[in-house]
Amino acid sequence: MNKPRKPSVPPEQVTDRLFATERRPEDFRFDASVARVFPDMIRRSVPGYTTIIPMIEVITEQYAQPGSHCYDLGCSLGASTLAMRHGIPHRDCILVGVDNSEAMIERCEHYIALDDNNLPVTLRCEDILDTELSSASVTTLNFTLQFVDPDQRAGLLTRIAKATRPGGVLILSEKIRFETESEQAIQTRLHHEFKRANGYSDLEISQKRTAIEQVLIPETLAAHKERLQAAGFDQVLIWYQCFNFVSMLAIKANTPDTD
Ligand code: GEK
Repeated sequence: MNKPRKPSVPPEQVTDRLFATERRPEDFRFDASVARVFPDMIRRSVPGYTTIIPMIEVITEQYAQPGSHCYDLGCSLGASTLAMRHGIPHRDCILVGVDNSEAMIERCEHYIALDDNNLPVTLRCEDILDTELSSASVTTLNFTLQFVDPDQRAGLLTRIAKATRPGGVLILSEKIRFETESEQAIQTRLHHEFKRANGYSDLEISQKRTAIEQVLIPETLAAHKERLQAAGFDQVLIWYQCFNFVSMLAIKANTPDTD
């Protein structure tokens, strides 16, 4: 019989220096080199990330329903998955993490195995556009939708809304863009100052920006809210914002509409 696999290499905090030296411009990918430094990269790059993660636990605790599925779509190394795992108060919930990066899923397994909570977690190395969703109470897209082709976003959100039970929620965190050029410029500058304050050089900031601008497509808050409502969520609220990074809660009403 196969013994359960023990994590042989505990995930360590490795400093992100991926863009520290001059490199040939190419699109950003979630490959093994990114997975290796990811906890450090996301903490130093995304304002509010270290607040959002524990709040995902708090929100999950409020909205997880007995016997439901909870999904973390674009789970990377499982930070949000683990927050959900700790928040779920029902032992009969099924928690599923999905990511299409093999390097991420491989390391995510280690993090899950090291965690002391024993609610089972199913990890799927799949595209979130294809992954099967049903009977959901809490779904998280923590900085993932921004990497999905904009033309595919409405379809995905509609599928999530359809799979969500009455009273269930979607936690959607995104980098956003602003309606006016002036606000866009101010918030972008503040974000870059945040990165500088976290030790990134001007070269790192500009090379990362070039690498990511074709793959991370931010949208306005109005576009997000409108699309979430069109997808089938009844209420959309902002529960967190720091500069150009926002987290929304999209709620499906408890009593389904009868009209
Ligand atoms: C966290 N939620 O730590 N299908 C599956 N996975 C995808 C897809 C897709 N179509 N597109 C992107 N991803 C995490 C952080 S990171 C955010 C999420 C960031 C995956 C991609 O492989 C990566 O692991 C993740 O979405 C985005 O709370 O790096 O800014």
